[in-house]
Amino acid sequence: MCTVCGCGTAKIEGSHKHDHSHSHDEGCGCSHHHHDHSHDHDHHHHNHDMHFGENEAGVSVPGMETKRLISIEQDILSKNDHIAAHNRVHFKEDGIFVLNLVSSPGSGKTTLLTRTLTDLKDQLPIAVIEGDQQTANDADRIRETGVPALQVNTGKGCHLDADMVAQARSRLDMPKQGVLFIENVGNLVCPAGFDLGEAHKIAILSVTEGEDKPIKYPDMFAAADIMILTKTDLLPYLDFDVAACLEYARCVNPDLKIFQLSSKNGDGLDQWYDWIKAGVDAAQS
Ligand SMILES: Nc1nc2c(ncn2[C@@H]2O[C@H](COP(=O)(O)OP(=O)(O)OP(=O)(O)O)[C@@H](O)[C@H]2O)c(=O)[nH]1
Ligand SMILES: [Mg+2]
Repeated sequence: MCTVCGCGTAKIEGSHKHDHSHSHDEGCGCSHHHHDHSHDHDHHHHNHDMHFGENEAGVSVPGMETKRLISIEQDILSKNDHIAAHNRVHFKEDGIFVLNLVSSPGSGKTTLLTRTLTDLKDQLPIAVIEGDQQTANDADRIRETGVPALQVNTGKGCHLDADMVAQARSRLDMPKQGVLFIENVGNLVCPAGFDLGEAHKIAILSVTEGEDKPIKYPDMFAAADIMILTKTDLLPYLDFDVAACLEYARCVNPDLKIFQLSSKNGDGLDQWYDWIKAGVDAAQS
């Protein structure tokens, strides 16, 4: 469960890929590995550091037993997974390729979407579900491209859940034989745990955020199977180390497929578009 919002995010079964073959000796800084003794030594020097969420529930709530927390969490997640599976069946029936875009606020989800929609809307049926806590700003930006969009405001909620998407399905014309983009609430933690019925979770990371984000927020990069490193047009002005970033990302998730692109100058967009079109084709079988 998320220690900030209590949304039931952390410790999702299977969301951590501990079983990869990355050598422990490489010492990439990823907490999924046991490090050598120099790291342990380091650790002693930082013995004021505090680590929460390492019990079975992944969190502690004052006055609540770990066992009770785990049972609440499992209940929320199993209900969500059930509805997500239902969404997935409908998407499959209609041949819709569904992509769930997750990232911290401002990494460039909506900008990438508006560019993508402008370039692909004449080739594919497309629709967008926009998740935000407040405002219809992003849905308005999407509709300006001529593509249908539905805004889902989550209020205090920090992520979309499968039921919100189930409701959105009946309000928005579904893009049969096409692609449905879901822009999740800007939050690099909570959306990781919630399956919406998508084909892929896509973690978007912009070069202004720092190359260490995959190891600082590992759940998101473990839950996603695609990562987009965006705003690459800004690299000349930053110290961002692309190679280190990709290594951190693959340390958390060795199977991650990575795109590097700029929504501003268009670099790398062709590969992204080809991948989307191939996904739509595959969704028809
Ligand atoms: N230089 C540059 N700026 C970008 C790029 N993509 C997005 N931006 C800028 O980044 C800012 C945030 O972009 P948004 O697309 O609104 O980000 P978002 O992830 O949708 O934000 P939230 O919905 O609030 O989480 C805007 O000022 C964009 O113009 C890019 O590829 N290069
Ligand atoms: Mg946005």
